[in-house]
Amino acid sequence: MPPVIVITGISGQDGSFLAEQILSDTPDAILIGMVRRTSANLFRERIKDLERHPRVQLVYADMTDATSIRRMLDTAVALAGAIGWIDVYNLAAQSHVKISFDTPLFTAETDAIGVLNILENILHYPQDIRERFRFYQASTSEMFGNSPAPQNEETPFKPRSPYGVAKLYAHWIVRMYRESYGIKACSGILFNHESSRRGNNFITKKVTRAVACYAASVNRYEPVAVGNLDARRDWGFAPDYVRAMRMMVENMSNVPVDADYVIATGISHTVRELIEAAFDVIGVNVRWEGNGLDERAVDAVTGTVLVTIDQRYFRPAEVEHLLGDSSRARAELGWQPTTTFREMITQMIHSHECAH
Ligand code: NDP
Ligand code: GDR
Repeated sequence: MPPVIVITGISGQDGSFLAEQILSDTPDAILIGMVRRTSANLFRERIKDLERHPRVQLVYADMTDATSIRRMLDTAVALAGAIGWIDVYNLAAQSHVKISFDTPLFTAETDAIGVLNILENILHYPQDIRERFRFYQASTSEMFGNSPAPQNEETPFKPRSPYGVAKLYAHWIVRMYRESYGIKACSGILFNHESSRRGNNFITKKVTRAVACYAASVNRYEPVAVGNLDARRDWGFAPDYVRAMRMMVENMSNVPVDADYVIATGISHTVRELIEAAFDVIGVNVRWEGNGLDERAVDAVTGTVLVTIDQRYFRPAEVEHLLGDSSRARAELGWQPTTTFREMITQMIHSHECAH
């Protein structure tokens, strides 16, 4: 039987890459993608090419609605017949750390209890069906909070946001279902990964869009406002990280062990360095002026203000330094990143169409 692959969060950055990778290299795979109803006219732009694909079935469901999850999994079980794998990639989440402070209950219901909804549903299938499920959970470096860098699989978790706390619940409940009930389940502890498909309100997208707009028209440029310049992140390229998710799931069927891995580049940059590197791609040197909320980045040659600081973009609690040590994944899965920070930023800048 062909493998049946369920992707929650298919309309997001990672879900869209995952669907494309699977469709291109697993010719018989059938995909079931969870989507939500929205009132927007322009939506699901990342998967518009997949909507009518003959091997893709989109189903309306929601992480907070256990009955909808049951229906979605029943569809997968029916399609898988009596022998095929049913792989569930749980990528759906309220994934914005700052917004999790504004919507903590929704974040908990989606990112924590939603995962339990899926696991409980899997658990209650008869054993011959349950054994054919392989479950992947999108865990995150945000769970490490301010634990000292570099962080690896042994580093203590100290989350500092409602998002990080909800994801930590999910991480532990996945482990608990694996250890208590033998469910084939793993969690990838992924550090920040970006692409041209990144949501517009993440820092790499804000900065690369600003650079593209400055390159398109210096005269009509509006400075971009950001928050904390000194936080450090380990930024990688999303398709590389999606490849790692798949390696983890394949690895689970070979070795039925604790299969959680850190995925990271092992290089971190401050937000300030991100801004400097991004403007450097278009040949602009950045000079920093002022302090605190009055600090700003200017074009060192023309003096044009490029970046300002706005209190709105600071978080009630910040994670200062995330830097991943992914040696275990590199040794055991053979995973490694293919795209450098500069290559990724350059690609993101070139992908923007700046309408002003
Ligand atoms: P995105 O924010 O781009 O995508 C999130 C997806 O989840 C979207 O498809 C969204 O649907 C869906 N979703 C949100 N809430 C619900 C809900 N209640 N029910 C059903 N679907 C829902 O995230 P990414 O692709 O960047 O990340 C994928 C996963 O990996 C997330 O779980 C994230 O927390 C995690 N992660 C991401 C990292 C990163 O750097 N990108 C690093 C570590 C972990 P809609 O389109 O309708 O909003
Ligand atoms: P993060 O990514 O919180 O690490 O979560 P984000 O790009 O939002 O922030 C990274 C760092 O940049 C600082 N920052 C700003 N962030 C945003 N969004 N907007 C700003 O204007 C701004 N100015 C400074 C932040 O304070 C932070 O330190 C991402 C998400 O994909 C999560 O889902 C995922 O789990 C983690 O990465 C790993």
